[in-house]
Amino acid sequence: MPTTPGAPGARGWGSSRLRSVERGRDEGAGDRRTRRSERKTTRTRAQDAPLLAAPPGSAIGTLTFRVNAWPAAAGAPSALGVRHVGAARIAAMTIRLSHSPNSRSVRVRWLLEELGTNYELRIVTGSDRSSPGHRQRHPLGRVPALETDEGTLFETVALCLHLAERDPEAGLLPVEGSFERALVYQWISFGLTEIEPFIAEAARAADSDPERAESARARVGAAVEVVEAALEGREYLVDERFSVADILCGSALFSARRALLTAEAPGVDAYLTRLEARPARKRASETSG
Ligand SMILES: N[C@@H](CCC(=O)N[C@@H](CS)C(=O)NCC(=O)O)C(=O)O
Repeated sequence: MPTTPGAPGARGWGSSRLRSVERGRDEGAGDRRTRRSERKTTRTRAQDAPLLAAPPGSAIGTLTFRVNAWPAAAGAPSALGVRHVGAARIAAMTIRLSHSPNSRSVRVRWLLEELGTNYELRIVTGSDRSSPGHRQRHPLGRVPALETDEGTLFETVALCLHLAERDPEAGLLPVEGSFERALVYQWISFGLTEIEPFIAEAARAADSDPERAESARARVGAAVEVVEAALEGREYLVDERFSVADILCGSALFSARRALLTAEAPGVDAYLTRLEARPARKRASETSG
């Protein structure tokens, strides 16, 4: 049977998981899927990097794949022989963020600040939203939108994931296909589907439908409790490292706190205070820029 001889604590930052597949022995569906996804990873990144002839750690009769949870150090090929796109490429890009203070675009700006990327801000005010120029950047006239050398993108989550993925050395996103990457997706999705919409619903229904508002507040409260439990004994949502999950789920939690819906969650409150103390977050929140 295939084994996973990961060392104790092997899921930590910069650590790795080891997966062995014995040749000729029965292979589970999970391993076949894993091997397919490893092949896929190398194929999709093939244009960026030469592939290693053999995975490191190979032994007679046993192929051992080392899957790093978090990106390799600057310039180094990953265990799969994938050379990352890297900071040089992202630094060479022109990046312009359509931004309004106190809006979702702060999240993208926060990420850009964490990455240390050069970027320009295009401040979008009320009347700019409906201009044909801005509609070309965002078809609904909203923010954020991101202009890059390759084209224009909209949707906050897409922008954040793309930027973090383009700069793996910054370490804000675990490697593609890792369990830790899935946890990042989980917390982003949780923040944006289980927390944020119900804060808005509670506010909308506050006067017109108090029962509905109360039920929405209860949903936020239950979701905040989940984060409270997940943060017990840890600083950040995934693997004790700050990641894109903290920017996006954290931002939903900031909204919950502003709506006074985190009072029962001291761990979440302390977590938000930690996030607020980050210099990149402070810079991103400057209303002047
Ligand atoms: N799903 C979009 C939502 C974008 C959005 O609603 N942006 C708001 C600011 S937070 C906006 O531009 N509102 C102005 C408007 O709707 O005219 C995303 O996540 O990027």
